[in-house]
Amino acid sequence: MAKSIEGNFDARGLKIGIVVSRFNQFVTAKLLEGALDGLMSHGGEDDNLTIVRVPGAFEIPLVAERMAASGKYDALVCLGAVIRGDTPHFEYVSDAVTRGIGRAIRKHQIPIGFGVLTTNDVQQAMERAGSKDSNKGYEAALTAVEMVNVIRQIL
Ligand code: INI
Repeated sequence: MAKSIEGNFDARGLKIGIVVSRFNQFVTAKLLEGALDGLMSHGGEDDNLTIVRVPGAFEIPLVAERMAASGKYDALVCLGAVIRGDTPHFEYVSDAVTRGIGRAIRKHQIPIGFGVLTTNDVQQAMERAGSKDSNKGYEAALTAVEMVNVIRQIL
């Protein structure tokens, strides 16, 4: 019979690092609330969580790389809000943070939940920073937990 591997959302005992940017804090604070809700409601423990705040989404990858390289975390969760403005700045910041986080995942072979919003306007951002299933921070945190638990079964 085929072997089937599936993760679960059990966060008990997992050491999780959260990197959250301050830019558009009215959104990112909600994403952080969502991430903490997701972790704590699935057995996560306060003492196993580390939250690092950075200025903007552009700064997230460097800190994520450092945290990943430290070997102290089972998984990371990155939270930010990049909202389109009138200039091409949005594209550069979105691209840099997305590629940077992707690179950290592959380089350090660590799950990183991607909770960085890239939206056309504030309303779209707020709609994705609601409660539980409508909060991308919640979703990113549980994705990171699921990935740790999938990978542990593969190795
Ligand atoms: N940073 C964000 O996190 N979101 C944004 O929407 C944003 N915009 O639109 O400018 C943004 N810019 C700042 C950037 O992330 C860096 O902090 C800044 O360029 C300094 O390095």
